[in-house]
Amino acid sequence: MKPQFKPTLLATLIAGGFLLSACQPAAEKPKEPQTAAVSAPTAEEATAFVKKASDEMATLLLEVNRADWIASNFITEDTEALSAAAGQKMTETVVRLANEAARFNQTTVDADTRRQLDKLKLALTLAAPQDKAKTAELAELVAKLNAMYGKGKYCKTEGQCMDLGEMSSVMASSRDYNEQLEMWKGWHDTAAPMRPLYQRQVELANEGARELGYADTGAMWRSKYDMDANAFATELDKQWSAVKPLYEALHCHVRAKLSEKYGADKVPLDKPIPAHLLGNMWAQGWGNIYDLVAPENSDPGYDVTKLLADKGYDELKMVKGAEGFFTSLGFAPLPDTFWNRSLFVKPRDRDVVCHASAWDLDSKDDLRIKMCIQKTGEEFAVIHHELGHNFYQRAYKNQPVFYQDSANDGFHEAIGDTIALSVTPKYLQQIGLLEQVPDESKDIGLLMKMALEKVAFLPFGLLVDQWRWQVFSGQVTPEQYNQAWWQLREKYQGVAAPVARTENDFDAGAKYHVPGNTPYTRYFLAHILQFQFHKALCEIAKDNGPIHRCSIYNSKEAGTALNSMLEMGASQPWQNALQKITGKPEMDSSAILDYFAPLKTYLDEQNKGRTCGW
Ligand code: X8Z
Ligand code: ZN
Repeated sequence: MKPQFKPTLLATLIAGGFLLSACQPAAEKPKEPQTAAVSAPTAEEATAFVKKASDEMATLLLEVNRADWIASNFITEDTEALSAAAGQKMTETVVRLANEAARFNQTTVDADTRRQLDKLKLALTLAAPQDKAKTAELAELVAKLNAMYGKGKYCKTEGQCMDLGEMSSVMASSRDYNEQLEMWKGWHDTAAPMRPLYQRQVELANEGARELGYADTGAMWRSKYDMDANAFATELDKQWSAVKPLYEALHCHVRAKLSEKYGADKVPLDKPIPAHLLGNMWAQGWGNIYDLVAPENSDPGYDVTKLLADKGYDELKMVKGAEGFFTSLGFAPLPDTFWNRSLFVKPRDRDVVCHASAWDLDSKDDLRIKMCIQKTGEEFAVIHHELGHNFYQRAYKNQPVFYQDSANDGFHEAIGDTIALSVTPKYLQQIGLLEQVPDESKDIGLLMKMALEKVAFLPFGLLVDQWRWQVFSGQVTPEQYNQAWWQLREKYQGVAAPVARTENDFDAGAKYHVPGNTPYTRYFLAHILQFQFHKALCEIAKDNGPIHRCSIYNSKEAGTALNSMLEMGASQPWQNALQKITGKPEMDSSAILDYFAPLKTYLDEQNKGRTCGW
């Protein structure tokens, strides 16, 4: 059902999907919602309630998804209003049902009914207070922020404007310090007007979360992981500590290379890297500056963007190519409606939310993606990412409504990426894109390119919600929004704003998921999990070579194993889903560390004599 990470309220709902955790945390255990039980209801009544609530949700979801699809594809005042109205209805319904569900808190019910009741209570990403006017206000803010992001433009002069896609292309290819800075500042400045709206949204959503018994919205978000909410935060710290040395080694090397390129006055060797020089608007993926850091004598000598161009791949062919990977594993092809209803190319004549998303309109077969595809290797990976969502959605469609979601939200984000890890030179040759597979002497180059995407992303994946959690809890006040954002970017990523920023700016709002209200920890989880999945599937596919050269293409065994996890949806704790495919119920960063081990050795060698850190 719902689009993965998408904007509006339900989106909100969606974004998180319908999930929630099986066991409520001890430390942040929600208080009973405010509607008190009137009588002691029976287990039969609880089962009947779950059935009724599921039917109501299924009907509403279709309505909300349609409103949101149109609002994101045709940004106008009218579609924004329709999306807000649908979001309001959904929020009111879920809040009402969640409160009704509290009647069964003391009822002894079977584990499955309990899990579905729990899922219902945590279904919203942003809860609203039980007050019609406030719920309407929140829904309007949600729809408006989404539209503002989608319409964002930087105008050099009147009539000479650039959208995010155009600016991102310049960021990717420019090696001119000032030109990159102009793009960076131009885009970040578009977010400033969002600030008062965001602030109000935080107030309203917190009020809603409190009525549901959570300390604040962040506490509610952390409660969705089948474990104690505080234990979840600790688990994140543990995973980050394990991968941090790898990130720091990459940072050190990249900073040295950027300093060579731009000069030590611009990129000092003991300070954070200016955030506009890494080839990406948010410095979250650095693959576009590969040429500046490519290891000598070990460059694989090909570039997927160029291969796609050479073989005449257009947007449609890129999506067909990605679908082909999934069908090679035994998944059925996507339905005709996918091809007729998806958006692949940015329309020339209207504003759309271009941030890539995957949708399941009806929880049956109406799967779609919405993407303004650019014909690059980077976007080829994003297409795999999006289709991962769609194939997951289809795999769990026969689950009860409250289980129509991934095991946890990190799983949803990890599936397509897992497949994209199999887009190796060998695979590119198999599908006729690459003539010759580079020999093993080029592995460091391949690993470097991959690390610039996957390893560079890790701290960003963590910090976005560290900021939001602090904002929701009140630890960061509105007067500190921007300074807190930059403190975290510096602390985790070791990047700094390239020009002075003030509290008139709202730089967090320049990242889609903040105005889009999509929790972001999921991407950090996904970046750890995808390597675990890849390793496990490679073993199942009996690809015994080095893990970074493994491709599960054509392996029906790997496809069957993957599907057995996907079709579980959210019906069991994520630990069980993880066990199903990897044999172990724990998140384990050793898979990503093993994958990049040869690169780590190379980086440590390169960094000898350098002062790392910031
Ligand atoms: O938002 C996305 C996907 C859609 S769920 C394109 N991603 C994050 C981002 O772009 O910031 C994928 C990786 C991180
Ligand atoms: Zn995604």
